[in-house]
Amino acid sequence: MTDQTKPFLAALQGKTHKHPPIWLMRQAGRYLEEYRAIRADVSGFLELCYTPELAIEVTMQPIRRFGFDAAILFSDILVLPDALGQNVTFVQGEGPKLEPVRSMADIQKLSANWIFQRLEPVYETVSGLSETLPKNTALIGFAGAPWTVATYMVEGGSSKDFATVKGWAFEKPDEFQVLIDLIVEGTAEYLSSQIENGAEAIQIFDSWAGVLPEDAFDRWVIAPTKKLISLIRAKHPETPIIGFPRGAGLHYPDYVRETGVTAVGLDTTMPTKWAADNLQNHLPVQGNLDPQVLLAGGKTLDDSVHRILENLSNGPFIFNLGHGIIKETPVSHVERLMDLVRGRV
Ligand code: 1CP
Repeated sequence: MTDQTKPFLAALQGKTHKHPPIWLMRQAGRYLEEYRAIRADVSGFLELCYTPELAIEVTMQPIRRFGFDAAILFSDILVLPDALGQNVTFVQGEGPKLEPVRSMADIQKLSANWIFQRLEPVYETVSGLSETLPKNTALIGFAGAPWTVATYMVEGGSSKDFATVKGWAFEKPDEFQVLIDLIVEGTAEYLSSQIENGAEAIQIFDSWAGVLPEDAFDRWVIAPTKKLISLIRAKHPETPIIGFPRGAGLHYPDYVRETGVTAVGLDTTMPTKWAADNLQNHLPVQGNLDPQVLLAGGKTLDDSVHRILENLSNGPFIFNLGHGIIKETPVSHVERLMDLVRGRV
């Protein structure tokens, strides 16, 4: 059961607030000195994700500091490939490195059967958090969308042009489908377990939804997300699901209609007036302050926040960034943002 007294969950149920609830993508992380202190003491980033006591602590840090309306589980979208049996490491300053999956033989080495065992510490983090959070703060679970997770699995890390993964998807779609199906199956299990352990809403991050032409967007973004959502809803019909198809542009309305998400995250480039008229008239929206504007601060920040609030506060709305917070962001700018959104200045 959702708890109407939590503003974040009320917005997901369609409530309009005078001052919208707020949380920020990547709100736990390196822009906070208390995060850096904990990070310095662990051998690797995955160790942090798999140590419930530490993951709970870093999830709580931004809640204590800023009083956001929602906490997001501290983990990463790449724990999924790790749990499927792919070798995943995070090299400081260089981002994630994965042993690439590029053939049927590589796919066959992976298995969704390992999900539960490997991700058990993450479920422990979720249940610990649901006992620790202040009573008006909601708990968000998350995973990467199948397409975005596949880009990292196939490219072996971050990519600029997505040449290898697109090449596979375009040249041998039936093979690539096997990989996508495996990710869908594993992610459905992963997200259902997060819900069973106390996650009150789910966000699906499709960070690289915006790099595909239209046929491929339908097949590799919309179809697997729709399937994933139907698998989760079969077990947990009440849990709200936020989709974040970053860069999807004019595909946004199709994405919303076809996948059946409860709410949609707007990326930085989405015009808010257009979003009010074409998306928010159907479902709650979340977004979309440019993280670079938050970093800049000053009048640019004030003006951008006012414009977003003016355009999106007449319907169900959750204030957020249009992508993750940048690690150089001064804490004082986040405090200013909170004052603006809460109507204190
Ligand atoms: O050493 C460190 O501190 C590593 C930095 C870091 C952090 C803090 C990484 C590595 N992941 C995370 C946590 C994280 N990642 C969270 C939970 C914390 C929170 O939001 O407060 C979440 C929701 C994510 C999601 C995530 N990871 C996404 C989707 C959102 C997005 O930013 O587009 C993606 C694409 C990743 C992959 C990833 N993990 C880490 C890095 C540096 C990257 C991005 C690499 C790239 O740009 O391609």
